[in-house]
Amino acid sequence: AFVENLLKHPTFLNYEYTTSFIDKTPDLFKFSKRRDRATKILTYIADITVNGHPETQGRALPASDLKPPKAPIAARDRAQGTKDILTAQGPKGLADWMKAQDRLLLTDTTMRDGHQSLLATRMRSHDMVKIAPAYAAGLPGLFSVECWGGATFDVAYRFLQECPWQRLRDLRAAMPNVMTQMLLRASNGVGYTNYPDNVVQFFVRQAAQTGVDVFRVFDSLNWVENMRVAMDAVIEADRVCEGTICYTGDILNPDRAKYDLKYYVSMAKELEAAGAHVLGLKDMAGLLKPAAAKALIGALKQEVGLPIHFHTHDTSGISGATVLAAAEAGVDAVDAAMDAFAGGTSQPALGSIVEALAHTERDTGLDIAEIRKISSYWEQVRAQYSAFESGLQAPASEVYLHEMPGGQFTNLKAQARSLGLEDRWEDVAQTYADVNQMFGDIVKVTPSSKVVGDMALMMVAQGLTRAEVEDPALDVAFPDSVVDMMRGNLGQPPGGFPAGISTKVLKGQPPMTERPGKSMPAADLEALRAEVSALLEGKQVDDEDLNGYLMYPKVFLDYMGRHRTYGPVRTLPTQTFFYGMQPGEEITAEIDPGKTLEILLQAVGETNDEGDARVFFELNGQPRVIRVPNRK
Ligand code: BTN
Ligand code: 3PY
Ligand code: ZN
Repeated sequence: AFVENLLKHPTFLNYEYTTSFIDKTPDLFKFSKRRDRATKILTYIADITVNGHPETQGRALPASDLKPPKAPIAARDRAQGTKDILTAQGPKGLADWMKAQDRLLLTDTTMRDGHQSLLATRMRSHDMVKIAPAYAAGLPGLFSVECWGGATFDVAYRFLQECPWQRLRDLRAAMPNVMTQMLLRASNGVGYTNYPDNVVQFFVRQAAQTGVDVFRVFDSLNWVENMRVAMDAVIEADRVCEGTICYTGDILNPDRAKYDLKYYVSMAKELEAAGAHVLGLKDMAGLLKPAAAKALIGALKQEVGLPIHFHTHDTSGISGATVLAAAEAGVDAVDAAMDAFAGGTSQPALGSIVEALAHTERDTGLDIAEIRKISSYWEQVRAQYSAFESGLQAPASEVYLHEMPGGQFTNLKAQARSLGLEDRWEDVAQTYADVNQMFGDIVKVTPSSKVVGDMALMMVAQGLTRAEVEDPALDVAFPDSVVDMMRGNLGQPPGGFPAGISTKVLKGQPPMTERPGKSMPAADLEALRAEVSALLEGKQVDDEDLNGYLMYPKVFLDYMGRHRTYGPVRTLPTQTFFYGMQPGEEITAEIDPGKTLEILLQAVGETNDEGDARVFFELNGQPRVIRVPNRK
């Protein structure tokens, strides 16, 4: 019943929007009955078959003859990989090993940033876990597989009805020789706000234990002070701490002197001093131009002793050139997405980089035939998610104007559409740039990018200019996220926020300029565990679940409520999950290792006077009838 309440929201695929819309959901638990898992899953399939999935309604349909993606059969023996080096030599040894390589090391981002940037983060674990053995067998020479963190944690619970920890556990098990990698927003965890220090520490410990090897830690304002708690926790867990610089502006442009070469070198030194094993260079919007990459990587290689790992986005279409320039300047590792998930707001294409560098000094040594096989699988996977495609058709040099991160670009477009501002996109882009300047030219990456986006949309919707917003005589109702950031709750940008806008937003109240975590009381983890357990009618709450609750209390509880009604729907094929079944169609769902449900949909019956449709199944050969409300 509550799938209605929860999922009826006009979903514009906006993972950057946080919990507020679910707050109207009524008590989830009063609907649930105790039933076996098979019945729960059949109820889900029946409901989606009769009513459709709210998230795919009105969106492009996959081809009607689409077959489930078929993973290549992976060999059983696996060559040693980076995970083996990490286990044997620890994170420092791994870093030394990186520096000793001539080849360019590559991270595959398909399972995290690739789909986060192209499909609004909607890729399901089911489609990831099937291909993981092919990575272990065919691409043991990868530096890492980025498959966790960023927006994926939230979206897994909120939209995909699956447990992110289980995804991590399954991927780890299927790829025992290659390092897994996650994106961690430092004190903002995998959320949009600052968490107490002990929550960040608890989260990192759990992520390391469940299966993360490389933690890319960044702060949305590039404030190293606010990265230490997370970095220390990673170091403590004996995992690879990739202390990360977010790149913005243009080091070659004298008009953007705030973020010049000196700024980045000095931040890199701070991160090195803070104990980073690897230096991350995160170009979240794809702004680093080839010539600038050569200068920046060259300088960083000279000035810091850490191996450098570069991340960019192909929004402008020129990121391949930047990667090659970075490789020439001696970068140690680079991120790329499998071809089928590359380009546009995602990363440059992994296969193309491998080919471009073949028979050069930076030859990656990766097997291009394996890459093609794996990418062909991803192509089939992507076809299932046509409902979540952004429609961005071509490279966009406009990104140098607005500087939106790859994950936000298409999102903000969809938000603009939902606010009726679709034909005002040029204004939104320009206003986003204006807001950035008004805020003092800040780094824009989750969550600071969301603040800039909120402000820009509000200004365009209300027809406000920057001058009007800054005018002390004019009353402006600022979005909550703006007030929060000006208060100092996301920390401090270099040089602080401009006094004028800060005074106006805070109505003269002084901002907090210390690290937010410093004044936040520690969370009482055991009291909270008891609290969640009580909310879940006494269910045992393990550390993974508790971490889910700590990051996203409402989202987690909603997920658990739906889990109770619909069971382990993560085991369904993706087409079934989003579109239900066709009469005569048969699927299988492995709900436990070796315990498989064979599900045949026979027919959808008439809807009775009470508004219920009867759906006829065969479950493992036995007839089953499920009644669901017809809400159409
Ligand atoms: C069932 O399928 O009915 C019982 C399985 C319960 C799985 C829950 S979902 C949240 C939590 N996280 C996990 O990884 N497993 C449990
Ligand atoms: C995230 O924080 O999710 C990002 O991808 C930032 O680039
Ligand atoms: Zn990215």
